[in-house]
Amino acid sequence: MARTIDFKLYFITDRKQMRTTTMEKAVEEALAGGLQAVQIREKDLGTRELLTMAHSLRALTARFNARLFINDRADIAVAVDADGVQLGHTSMPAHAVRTVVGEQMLIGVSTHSPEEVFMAERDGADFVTLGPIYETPSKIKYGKPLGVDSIRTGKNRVTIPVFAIGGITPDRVNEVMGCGADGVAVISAILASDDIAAHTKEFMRVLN
Ligand code: 3NM
Repeated sequence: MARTIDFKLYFITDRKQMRTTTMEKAVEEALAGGLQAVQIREKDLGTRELLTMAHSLRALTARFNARLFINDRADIAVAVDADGVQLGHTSMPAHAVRTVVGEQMLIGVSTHSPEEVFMAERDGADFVTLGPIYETPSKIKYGKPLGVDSIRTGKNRVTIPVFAIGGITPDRVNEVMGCGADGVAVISAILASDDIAAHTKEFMRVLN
């Protein structure tokens, strides 16, 4: 059975940038705007709080027939029947996570160079994020921007989908998709906006 990537907009949570009272509210607004996939990425949240958030976002995403991913924590992903996990450079490698999550679950890997895109596919990733493509508000954390040409270089070496990440706004979607990106991963342009549903709709419009 094939594991397919059926989304182009991949929204990532970050409680620190949230302007709504709860993450559930922010995600519900984005889903109402047409969002297809959410990644819970709350690295400072304790296991029980994370599990609680994962349960409620699982119920919400299921209601909208959207995908749910959990950053790093394969155990939480299995516990809430998420659609996948997103792995970083301190996570277990993809081939090891596969033995934990089984054959159905999607494995995304966060990469920071075309070479890492290649290695992620070889290790069993179903898709990658590649970034930061542009400068991000938290640029120190993610390193120097790679620029859009890195998308073409990365795509040339793999067959799995590549999602551009880092500083992505609706205005930049055409440029990254023109370089071969299969979709975009976004935090602030959705989460920190004054109208989450409207900004999500705008992303969906330019992506389709
Ligand atoms: N990962 P925004 S950049 C979570 O390069 C994350 O791997 C990145 O936030 C990477 O959409 C990034 O607000 C932040 O720029 C993305």
